[in-house]
Formats: sequence, structure tokens, C-alpha cells
Amino acid sequence: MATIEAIQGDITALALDAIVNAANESLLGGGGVDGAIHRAAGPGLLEECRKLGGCPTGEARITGGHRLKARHVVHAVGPVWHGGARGEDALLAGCYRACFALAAQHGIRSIAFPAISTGVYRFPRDRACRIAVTETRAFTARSTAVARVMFCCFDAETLALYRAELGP
Ligand code: AR6
Repeated sequence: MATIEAIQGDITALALDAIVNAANESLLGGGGVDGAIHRAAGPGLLEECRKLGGCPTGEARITGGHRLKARHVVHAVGPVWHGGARGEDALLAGCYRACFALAAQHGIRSIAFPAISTGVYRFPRDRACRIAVTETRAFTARSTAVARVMFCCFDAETLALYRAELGP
């Protein structure tokens, strides 16, 4: 059974096989966790991202980690929250599924996720947290590819949501 845990911290500091980026469709950087990852990884990451030609919402792409301690960055494009009637839940679930599919294909055994879409994209945090945990449990129940999943929360409120959802 995989280990699924929530921690509070800066995802750019984690020495796992992969960290996930909350990117936008251009994959060319931005603010929030995306900006932090690009700053920590150095210009080589942007150079590699340019070659990918973007990524639709609900999907993900993979690059190297460059100057990060993580070997890979999985760039997931979460939905912008428009009230919930524009397929936001399914698009966010699709992001998590796409990240796990890439992890399995690339031999990634440990991976950390930020709370995708819950910053600038305004997805309700509790709802996003339930989707993240549901998709993680579904994947780890059907595949042993990934042994460790970490939810890296930037603030204490988000950490509390994940801890409550994950249970004891
Ligand atoms: N480590 C972990 N989590 C972080 C970090 C960090 N260093 N920095 C921020 N967070 P956001 P989105 C948390 O806005 O909502 C960018 O401009 C943050 O507190 O980064 O998916 C992209 O280019 C929040 O809980 O991503 C896109 O245009 C979570 O990460 C757009 O923002 C996600 O917040 C994507 O918006």
C-alpha cells in the first residue's frame, strides 16, 4: 500500500522523484507555485517547457527537474473556477489522473502535489482537496507504480483540510 501524507512547506525544496507544478496552458511560467518552481529550477526548465508547445486544461506534461532536488517536474494545468458548472471537478480530477499516468510511465516512485487550482484559479480548497485525495486513493488502489504521495500544503489551513480528508 502506498504512503499518502500531507505536509506544510515549499514544494521546490522536496527531494522526491517528481514534484507537480500548477501550471497554465502555455507552460511558460507564471506566479504562485509555478513561479517558485521556475525560479528554483533555473532557466533550463523554461527552455525545456518551450519545446512542449503548451498543454490543455486537465492534462499534464513532464520535464526534467534541472536545478531542483526533484528529478522531474510534472506540469499539470488545472481549471479556472467559474462556479462549478463548467466541468471544473472533472478537469481537476483529470489533472491528477494525468500526473499519475506520467509517473507510472516514467518510473516515478515518489511524487509531491501542490493544491492545484486553489490559488490564482480560485477552485474551492475543500472541494479540490477531496478530488486530490479521491484520485490518489483510486490510483494507488489499482497500481503499485507510485509508493509515496505527498500533498505539499503552503499554509496551515490547507494542511488541516488534507489531514482531515486523509484521516488518522
Ligand atoms: N509550494 C507549495 N505550494 C505553493 C507554493 C510553494 N512554493 N507556492 C504557492 N503554493 P497557484 P493555481 C500553493 O496560484 O491556482 C500561476 O500563475 C498556493 O498557496 O500557484 O493552479 C500559473 O502560471 C495554492 O494553495 O496555482 C497559472 O497561471 C496552490 O499552491 C496559475 O497560477 C496553487 O496556487 C495557476 O493557478
